[in-house]
Amino acid sequence: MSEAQTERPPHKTWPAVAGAGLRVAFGVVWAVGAALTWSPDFAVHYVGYLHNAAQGQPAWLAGWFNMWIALVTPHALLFTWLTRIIETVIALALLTGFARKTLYIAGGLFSLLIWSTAEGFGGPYTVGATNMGTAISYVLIFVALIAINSRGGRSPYSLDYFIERRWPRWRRFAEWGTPDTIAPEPERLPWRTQIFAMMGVLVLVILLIGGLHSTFNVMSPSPGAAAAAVSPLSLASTGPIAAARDAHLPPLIGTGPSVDVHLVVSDESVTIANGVKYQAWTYNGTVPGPVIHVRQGQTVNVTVTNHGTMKHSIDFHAAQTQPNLNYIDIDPNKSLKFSFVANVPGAFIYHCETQPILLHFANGMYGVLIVDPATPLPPAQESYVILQSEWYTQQASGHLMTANYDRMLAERPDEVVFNGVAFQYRDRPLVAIAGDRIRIYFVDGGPNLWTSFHVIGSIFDKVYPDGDAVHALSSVSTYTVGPGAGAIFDVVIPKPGKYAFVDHDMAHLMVGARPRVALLATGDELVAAGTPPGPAQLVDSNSPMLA
Ligand SMILES: [Cu+2]
Repeated sequence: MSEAQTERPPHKTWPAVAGAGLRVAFGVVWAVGAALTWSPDFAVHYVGYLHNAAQGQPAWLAGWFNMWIALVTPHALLFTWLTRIIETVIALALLTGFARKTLYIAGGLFSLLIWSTAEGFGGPYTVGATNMGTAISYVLIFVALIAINSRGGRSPYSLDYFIERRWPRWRRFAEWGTPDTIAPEPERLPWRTQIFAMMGVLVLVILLIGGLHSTFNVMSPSPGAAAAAVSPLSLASTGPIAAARDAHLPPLIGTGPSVDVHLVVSDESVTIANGVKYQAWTYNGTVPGPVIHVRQGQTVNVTVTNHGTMKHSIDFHAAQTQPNLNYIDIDPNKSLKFSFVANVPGAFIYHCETQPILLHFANGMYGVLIVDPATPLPPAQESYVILQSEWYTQQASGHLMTANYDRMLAERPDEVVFNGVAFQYRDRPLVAIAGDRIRIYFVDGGPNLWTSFHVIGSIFDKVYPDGDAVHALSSVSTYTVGPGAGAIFDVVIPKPGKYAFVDHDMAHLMVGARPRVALLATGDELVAAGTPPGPAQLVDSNSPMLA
């Protein structure tokens, strides 16, 4: 290259070509993203994306996400269509070079908004983040286009160029600077060079699509993409779990006419399988929340303190109370107090009531409240509390899982568990003495699946569908408990051995839509070990049934 050539203003040709190449390549990426927004799945899961993005964010951002969730949730369809239209318009404008100045500014701002909402400020400090977030790279590309366009001036490779020739005022939407400062029409490159440039654009498109493919996971909730992800059971250690949650019925929390219950909501990583954790929302730090044990007629004074990052609430199935007053959302760092009288005996669930309830539920916000009848049930030598529930997951990072709203909506759990952790009572059985009466306070936390409770090799002596001795059923082999319901089971096992307790729903085993999850996770056993009256054990293992 000669001296004269290097001194020539560079905007004459290459900035226009480079700008057009980057713009068209970027336009292809946007077109793919825009096309995915037109799938029905995108509309179905639109609100879910927002909630998913809100998870794992720092507390000081709770207000920002809550504002968008409150704004979008009642108008999900409107926002879905706005997103589709805006993304499609941006894609077409990028591909054709239409109103570039306006486009680059608006596109950059729109990407900034997407980054801070739908992607949840994806960044190195976000739990589970492995990149800086797709939309923020879009912002940078728009900035690069602005830099190139403002120096390069009019581009013969754009629709703007032809519009401006017929309507010069169009430059206000397309060019930077005044008519005097806008660079003159650049020289066109020879055709041979243009062909090379087009090949360069093609390579750029491939690189962008390859490098930014994660954007398509964000914008298209293709269930296949999520389903192919790692499952918590595939990550779990196959060895025995170190400790299981104590399933013994805890004592009454008080014997007077009234008792105080304080639940504190917090975000915690809880174990859901041996060596696998989940970013849960909890009551008192565990999933399920604490077992609350009261007696019929006691007044329960409830305090719920929200130390989470978003609104939460509580709903006690044991209570008869005004939901509009007491089951209301509690802002972060605020408390709610109310009282109810435990008039009805039984095994009840309590759970979060904040929208979307499915997400709050499935993230771990549930527990058991037991109301002893005023006239006690026949005495039992061992009393256990078992809550069955489901986990719907995707990998956040390593052995840490996070919520999968698609799977929640599809009722496709990765695990169905007793007391929160897969296989824990297979490894650490519940023990009882052969011949003793074993009472199981059973609650189906769901959030979605029904359970058909059965102890293999035995028959329930009594089933108390509502905890009232008057309503007892006798000699029942298998009994159904729906999501949110509870029942009390008495079983007497005369001979020592291994007695698996299972959810007897074979469809969970056999139907591909709900894969082996239920089998793997729900098979626990009641084991009566030793010679009578030796200890009996309840173990976790439905594998023989499933095999
Ligand atoms: Cu909640």
